[in-house]
This record gives sequence, C-alpha cells and structure tokens, in this order.
Amino acid sequence: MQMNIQETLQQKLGKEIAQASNEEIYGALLSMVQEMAGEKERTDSKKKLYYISAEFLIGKLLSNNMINLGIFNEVKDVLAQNGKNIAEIEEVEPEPSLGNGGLGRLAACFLDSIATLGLAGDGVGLNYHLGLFKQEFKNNLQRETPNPWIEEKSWLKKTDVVYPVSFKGLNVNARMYDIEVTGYNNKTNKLHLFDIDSVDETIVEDGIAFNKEDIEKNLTLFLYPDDSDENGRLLRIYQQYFMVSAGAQLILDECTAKGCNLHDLADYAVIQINDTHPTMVIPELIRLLVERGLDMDEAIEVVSKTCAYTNHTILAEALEKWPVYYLKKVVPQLMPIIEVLDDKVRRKYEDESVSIIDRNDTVHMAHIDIHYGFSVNGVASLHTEILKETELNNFYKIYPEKFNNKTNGITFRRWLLHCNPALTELLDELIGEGYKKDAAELEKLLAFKDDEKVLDRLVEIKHANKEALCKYLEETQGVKVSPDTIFDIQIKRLHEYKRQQLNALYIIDKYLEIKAGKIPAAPVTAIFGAKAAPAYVIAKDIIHLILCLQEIINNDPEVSPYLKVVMVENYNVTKAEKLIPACDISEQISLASKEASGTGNMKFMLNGAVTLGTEDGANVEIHELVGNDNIFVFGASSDEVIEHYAKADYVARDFYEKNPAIKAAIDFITSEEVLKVGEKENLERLQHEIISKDWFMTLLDFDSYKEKKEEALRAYADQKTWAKKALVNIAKAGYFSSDRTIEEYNRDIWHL
Ligand code: CJB
Repeated sequence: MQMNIQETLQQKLGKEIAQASNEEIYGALLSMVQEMAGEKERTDSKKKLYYISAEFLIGKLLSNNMINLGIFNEVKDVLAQNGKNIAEIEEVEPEPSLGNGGLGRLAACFLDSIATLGLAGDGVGLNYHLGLFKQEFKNNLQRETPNPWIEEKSWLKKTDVVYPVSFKGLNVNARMYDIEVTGYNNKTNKLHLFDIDSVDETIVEDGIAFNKEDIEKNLTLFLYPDDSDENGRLLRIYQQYFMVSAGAQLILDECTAKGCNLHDLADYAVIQINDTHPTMVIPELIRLLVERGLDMDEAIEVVSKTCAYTNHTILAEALEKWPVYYLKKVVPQLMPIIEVLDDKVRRKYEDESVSIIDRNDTVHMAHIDIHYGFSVNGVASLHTEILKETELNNFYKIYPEKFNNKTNGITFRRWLLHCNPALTELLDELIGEGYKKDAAELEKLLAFKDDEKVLDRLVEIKHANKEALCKYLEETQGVKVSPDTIFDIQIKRLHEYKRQQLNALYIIDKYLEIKAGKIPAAPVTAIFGAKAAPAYVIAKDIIHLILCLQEIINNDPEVSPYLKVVMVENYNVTKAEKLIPACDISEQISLASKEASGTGNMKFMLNGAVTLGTEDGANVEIHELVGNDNIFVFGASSDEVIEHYAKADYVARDFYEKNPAIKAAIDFITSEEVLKVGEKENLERLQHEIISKDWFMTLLDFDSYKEKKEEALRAYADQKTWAKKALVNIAKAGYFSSDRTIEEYNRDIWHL
C-alpha cells in the first residue's frame, strides 16, 4: 500500500513529494482520494433514502475521507517520510461553507453514518457559493463578508444532470453537482447539490450586500440570505423551491429507472425532510405525479407514504410560515395544491390550529409536513415529549402513531478518530478497536476508572490538546492563554435562548470580584465561538459585549492572571475540531425546554469534557447516562419554564432590582470601562433588553449557574477525581454515536 500511495502521488505531482508544495500535495491527494471513492462500490437497494436539507455542514473532507477509506495512516507516514506534515496539508483545504449550525452538522454526521452502515441514502441540497458568511471582528463588532470556498480543485463533481425549474415568469435550469460520501470501511453514497449556471459572485459588494431581485445571479450565492425585508424572504422561497423541485425530479427519475411505476413510489423512496425548509417537496411531488398521470387523491396518498419530517426546534421564529401572497408571487403552481391539502384538513378536523392556511392567509409549513408525512420525529427525548405534550399537542392528539423520538448523534470518525488521535490511540490500547464499529464498546473503559496510570494518561492527553490549542490561538488570533488554566468553552450559534449572555454576566461578576480582591481558586480561560445571524441585532450586541470583555479583562494585569476571555473568530467545523479535544468544562446552558437536543454537548463528552448544563435537550440523557457525580446541572426545569411562559409571570426587572450581584453585573455593561472600548448604542440596547425583557430568563438562572460553576471549578482542583469524571463521560458517550441514531431511523422510519 505504502509504495502505491507514494507512486500515485508522485505521478500526480510530476515530481518528488519532497519537492512539492503543500498546496500541490493537497491537490494530488484530493484527486487520488476522489478517484478511490469514485471506484468504490455504491450502496444499492430497491428503496433509497433521500435526506433533503437546506444545510450540510460537512467540514473539510480530505482527512475524513482518508480515514473512511482506511488510508489515513499510510498517507500520513508516506508524507512524513518525505518531510511533509499532514496537519499542514489539511490547512490548505478550504472548509465548505454549506451550513449554519447543529441542524446542518447533524445532516453531515448522518451522511457519514448512513454510508458507514451500508445503507442506500443520498443527501440533496444546494451549492451555495459564498456560504453562510465569514465572520470578522473589527472594533469589537461582528462584520460579515462572503465566504467563498469553491476552488478550481474541489470535492464537487459537475454532472450533466440538469432539471428545469419554473418560477412565476422565470424558467431556470438546476444543475447537479455531486460530492462522494465515503462510509467507514464500507461503500459510498452521494451528496447532490443543485446550482444555477448563471450565478454571479461579482454582484456582491459592501460586505454581503447584493441585489436580492436578480434571481438568476443570486439564487445560490448565500445560505439564509438576510430575510429582514420582503425581497430577502422571497429569495428564500426561490431557493427552497429550486432545491425541492430539482430534488423531486431527481427522485422520480431514479425511481422510474429502477422500475417504479409511480403508484408504488413509497417502495422505492423515502424522503426525510430536515426541518421545514424543504417542505415544498410535498406539494411539488404531488404536482409532478399529477403531471405524470396520477389523480390528485392518489398522488397525495403516495407522497404521504413517502415523506417523513424531523422537527429541530420549538422556537416559533424557526417554524416557517409563508404568506399565500409570497407563494403566489414565486411558485403559483403550488398554491392550488396547497389549497387542496388545506381543504382536506379542514373537512376532517374542526380545530383551526391544525389548518395549513390560517385566517391571515399564511401557510404553516410544519403543518403540511405533519398532515402529509407519515412520521414526525423530535431530536432528543425531552424535545419529543415537549412536542407531544405542548408544542404540537393538537397534532399528537390526531396522529399519536406518527410521533417518535430519535435522539441525535455524532460521527465518531470525525469527532474522535480525526480530531483526537491521542485519545483514540489510548482507547485502542485499553479496549481494542471494536468501539469504532460498535460505539457501545466504549463502556469497556469503565474498567479503568480507578487505574491511576490511565487517569494520568487522560490528564496528559488533555493537557497536550490544550497546548496545541494555545499555539493555534496565538498563531491565528494573537491571543496568549495558558494551558494550565481551566478551559471553559461555549461554542455554538449565537442565540438568546442558548444564553451566551448568562456566561458573559458570570464573567463580569467574576471580574468585579477579582477587582474587589476576591481571588479565585483556579484560573479560568473562558472561550467562546459563535456567529450571529446578520439581521439578529441583540445577538450581535452579545458578541460585542463578549469582545469588549475580552479586551478589558485580558489587558488588566490585576485580573488576567485569573481570568481570560477568548472569542474565536469565524467559528466553524475546523475550529470546533481543535477546540473540543482541549475542553475541560462544556457550557450547555440554554433555557430548559428551548434547546431541542444540542450535539456539541455530545462531542465534548466524547472528548472527556464535563458538562455544566441545564436539564435541556440531550443534556438530560447525558445526565442519565453519567450520573450525578459526572455532570454539573443547574437551573429551572423545563416544566417550570413552560409554566412561567404560560402564566407570563417572569419579570426580569425584579431580579435586577432585588439581587445586588445581578444588578452590578448588568450595570457594568454600560460602565465607563466598557464604554471606553465599546459602542454606547449597542451596549445600552443589550442592557435594556436584559432588564426589561429577557425573554429567555437569563436572570432566573443566574444564581444557580454561578453556584454550580464555582462547584465545578473547585472540583477541577482534584485532578484525579476530575480525570475520573472525564473517563466516565468518554465511556458513556457511545450512545451518542450517529450510527445508533441512524439504525433507529432505519428501523422505525426508513425501512431500507
Ligand atoms: N437547529 O441548527 C438548528 N437550526 C435550526 O434552524 C433549528 C434547529 C438545531 O438542530 C440541532 C440538530 O437537531 C439540535 O441539536 C439543536 O438543538 C437545534 O437548535
């Protein structure tokens, strides 16, 4: 094998490996891996899954593909023998910018597991040229710029598959690009990304601004274009319809090629609708089936047997609703179908809350999914319970049999084997390699719970990972932090419900204590990484506050020996891979009931961090698995929170007025120190929001958060006991392998 790889690379390079640049080697490896993946056997079965999603946050692909193809170590060795470092070559690869957060990353983990389990399942999405956006910090503010990632050599393969897509007054073509999805020691699948040939990146100017009406040029520029104005919202409908219409045509083509007569579509295809963005696939498929000769009732029935829906959030803002008038403007051909779907519902159910088109002439996308899909799943136990009992209770009463839970998972190939090779090696040595195929085998590690040598090794590995992160942060952002401090990390999208502001208030409180002479037992480095949606004003204000705190605290010689703050710029998958293995305390502090699952929490656990969290999302299941001694849980329960909302009895101002520590921390936001480095308007707006609204009840949990965090920091001092907690977390993480999740999807929903 070694000779082979060496020869292939040299042939591709046209020179000795040692003489080639990292860029050239990356290009040669890309081409070699792509060929190997292309030659691998494809999964094949009569029935196939189509996972349709607006986001696929796949991360860099080179190393993961090499791991899955079983050549990573050989390649690494060959390169090393020629004086080249694989880590430096990884740096050359641009990270595909095709997702935003957990939902997109989940889709990527699922593709990996589907292929690894040898199931026939492809992804369907869009090929955004400029991605979400690239985050830059300037004057302690987030600035957005385009994030181009498609280079001449890329994982995308242009195909000749082109489908016509019609909007009102505009006909375009959707061209399919493919990315190979390699399974770990198994066959391959594909990620199909649709694009429009006429897209024009040069129309973007001044950050990420562009003409939102020029659909032929802007259609696949950005993921989630700014929807704060009507043209932005219309553009989102254009994108969604483009994706589902092309996807639906692909599905029908593939199925008919295998002998499907369209009446039996459900025997050939199952479509997993990832959140509401792809919902229009339902009326579009019905439309296409009618066009191909089925009568409307049968078409509806066939599609209903083919589509399944995953709900990823209970936040109203994310459950999409489109005015009828928008749909008529962009995709008038769908409205008669949506009206029929609504009419059928109205005839059957009196309850207006389950209708598809409401009395304000707004179409509720999730309602289409629930009535005309055969399965509705939540993404963690608590989340599914809340859907059934509260959020979607009216639907649950109609269709109890459709509701099911699929607790999220993560692929261990990326989130352990690739990102934490030292821990992987230790696990191989202690429990063998079986856990790589059957994650439940990680529990074997429990046998070493009291083995001092093993615990020491865990401490050493964590420390080395922290050192590597320190080096990276210094090189990339010029910040100096010490690996001998506690690394307390909160990385995720910026959202008020995730409560980065709670962490920030704690940091202010700590700062004020140190200033007053109360020296903490252990020095802490608080690390954040988060992008805020460009139009989400308060989220950007929270980033501003954190950046101001970073400047003030890190430059204060009295405070910085005990506390430092780092906000990682342009947080993405690549950065997550460096941050997670270096974490001691995993911050999962959303307001209970609001985080559907979380998946970062699972990645941290797998890498031996201890969770500081609320009883929310999958934290609840982590708690159950590791037990009270190995997690730090605080805050109001989801029942309490739901009751507060129902009674509307939470008043943030009461906490501000009655709790001196809270008052001092909030007042500090607009203190002279902060105003010296920050913007008055932003800071005052944020302060006002927290005191007078605080929709996600930050202040309600402040005291219990502080108390638990102090407990965690004290516990860290005893390194042996801490290492034991880390070990239990790793050992119990097997449940969160996405292989387990996908087995459940297949068992209960897909039946491939
Ligand atoms: N989620 O990332 C998103 N985007 C959305 O629009 C809605 C939900 C997240 O999905 C993840 C995968 O299921 C969940 O773990 C996470 O809690 C949820 O916020």
